[in-house]
Amino acid sequence: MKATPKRYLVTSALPYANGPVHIGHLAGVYIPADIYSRYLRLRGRDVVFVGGSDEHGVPITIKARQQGCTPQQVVDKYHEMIKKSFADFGISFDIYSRTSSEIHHKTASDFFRKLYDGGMLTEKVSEQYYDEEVGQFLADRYIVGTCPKCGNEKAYGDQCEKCGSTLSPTELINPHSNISGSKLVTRETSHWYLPLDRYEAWLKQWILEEHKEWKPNVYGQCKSWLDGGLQPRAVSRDLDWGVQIPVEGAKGKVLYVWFDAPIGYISNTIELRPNDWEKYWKSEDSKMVHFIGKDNIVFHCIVFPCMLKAHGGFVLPDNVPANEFLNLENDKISTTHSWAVWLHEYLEDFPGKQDVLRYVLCANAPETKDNNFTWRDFQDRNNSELVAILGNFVNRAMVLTQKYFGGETPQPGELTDFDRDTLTDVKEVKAKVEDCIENFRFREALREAMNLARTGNKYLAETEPWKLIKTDEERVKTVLNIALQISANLAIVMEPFIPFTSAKLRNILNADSAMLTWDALGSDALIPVGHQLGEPALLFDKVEDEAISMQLKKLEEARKNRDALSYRPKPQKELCSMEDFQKMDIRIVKILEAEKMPKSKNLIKMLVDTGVDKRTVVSGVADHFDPQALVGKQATMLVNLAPRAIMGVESHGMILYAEGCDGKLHLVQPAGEAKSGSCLS
Ligand code: B3M
Ligand code: ZN
Repeated sequence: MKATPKRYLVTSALPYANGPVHIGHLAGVYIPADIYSRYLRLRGRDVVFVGGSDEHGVPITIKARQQGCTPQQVVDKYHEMIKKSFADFGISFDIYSRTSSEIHHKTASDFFRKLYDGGMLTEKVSEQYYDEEVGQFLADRYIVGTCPKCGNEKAYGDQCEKCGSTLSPTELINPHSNISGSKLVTRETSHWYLPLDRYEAWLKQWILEEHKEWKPNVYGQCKSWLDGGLQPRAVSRDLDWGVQIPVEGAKGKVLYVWFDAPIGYISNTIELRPNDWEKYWKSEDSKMVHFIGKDNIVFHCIVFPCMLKAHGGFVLPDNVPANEFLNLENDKISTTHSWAVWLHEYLEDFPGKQDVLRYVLCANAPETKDNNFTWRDFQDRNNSELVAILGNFVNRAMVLTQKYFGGETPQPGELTDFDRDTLTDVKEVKAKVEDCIENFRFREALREAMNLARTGNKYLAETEPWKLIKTDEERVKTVLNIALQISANLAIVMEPFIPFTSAKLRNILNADSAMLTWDALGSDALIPVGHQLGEPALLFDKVEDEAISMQLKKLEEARKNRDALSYRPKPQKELCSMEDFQKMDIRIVKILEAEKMPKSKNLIKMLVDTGVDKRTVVSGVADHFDPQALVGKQATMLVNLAPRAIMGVESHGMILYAEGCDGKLHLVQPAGEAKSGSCLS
């Protein structure tokens, strides 16, 4: 058993300040980090919870180019926005700062200098792509060309988004600049490298032997990196946005963003505690925990620890409880495709319901595998868990005490076996929740906490004080006393997960945090006899179907836009002559009857009025239309197509369709009512 650490340093990944934050960020990183930090504080531990925006790197410069503004303007805008969202959701950072701060530039620059002076970095000249028109070396993301694997002509220098392959710029066929469009030349440039290979043996010992307790997804990723062998990694870039390299002759070079960003954890601690930050970072009895998403594992488990080791004097992470990804309605969350639920938009649509989202995202967190957020699940968990279990229980205890005893906590009498069993369950919650949180099993921790509300609900359902009051008021006093003690326990145990509700509950109970300490969790005497309760108020209310439909509609819009954006029209066909075209008799017709052809999979038989006659046509579109919906509609038809027999029915022509943004076929119709039989000209 390890000794209890003297203090904790909890870090959460620094989000790029190039866009607002969404539910994926919250579920993967910030909610678990916040639960952990709140819990530690409740236990009276010394903890610093560090966050901040990552304001350097290509993601920022790309956004600036897209929006036609400076990188500084981009980060100023999004830093404020992100910071506000986190504050709104009660993410209890001790500091939320930014890597464009002066203190960060100095800290990161000094860190590099120390490694440089200590001979911990190697320098190497290599050939890299240069855009002569813009006059700069290009980051991988700025280079586009044809993917050698799938032929996509718009693959990036680091990745092909079509087939998902990881690429390097030199693998691209016909690479050119995504900024100027010009062909690229190669030029020599020199960079500094962190020789990760030198740390391989040490890392193997430290992670694979000494940290077998890390989550399997984290340990597994580290193992496969280490098994694959480590290469030196460049820590500088030719870029004009970032922390300048503090070395003579390094003009136009900045620290690679993944070198400076994790140092942000240090800078932000210095900013928060200028006088004693070192005790968090430099003493062995500190425990550092990094909360991140799975795409950041290698940087936090391998690269940053090597940097800290090379520098010397710093603690290493004790654990890195990385989460997997959260999907949204079965699709990958994507900022570029607006497939996300943005935190600021959520609060506009569900004001005051921060805790509902916190609850749902924790209950459904992608702790061991990718998970899915759906609006239906959101509604279910709100209505049948928060409202029906937690809210309902507390409300019954409050309202009945108000009604029978004027809101004064009644004196309990002798306990029955059932009372005692219930109180035993209450007592056991503390150890269970603690064990889960200490071991980063937040979903299970929340389930245990919620079980306390279930226990309470069951207790009231079985004792039925509303019936008992007619015959045995003394017994009702005992029952409601116990129900109030459970409510008070809920106020304590729910605080790390749903802090707004916990505060509301304390308010309803008229009990302050001094009365409801974590240490007292499990007690059957949190609320003294005679204590005057506050006013009953509902903790949660129902989420109605309309609210959910509205969210689904919003997503449907996003999906349409995305499909429209990613749609690639077919290339133009071979040229045809005017005579070819004039041979075709294309007219507006009216569909008179339509029915699905029996036994066929997707054929619809129609009777149409062509203006010159009424005739039968068959279309293979039953997957796209309900036959009844076609009746009475105008359509466009090639009427002189030679008749063909389709499953025994003769079809005299061909109705024309086009693919819609919803992926379904649509009739091609005139914009206004046209005469049946009018020819296209
Ligand atoms: N900004 C990547 C990300 O947002 C990066 C994390 C930095 S943590 C030091 O996923
Ligand atoms: Zn490809």
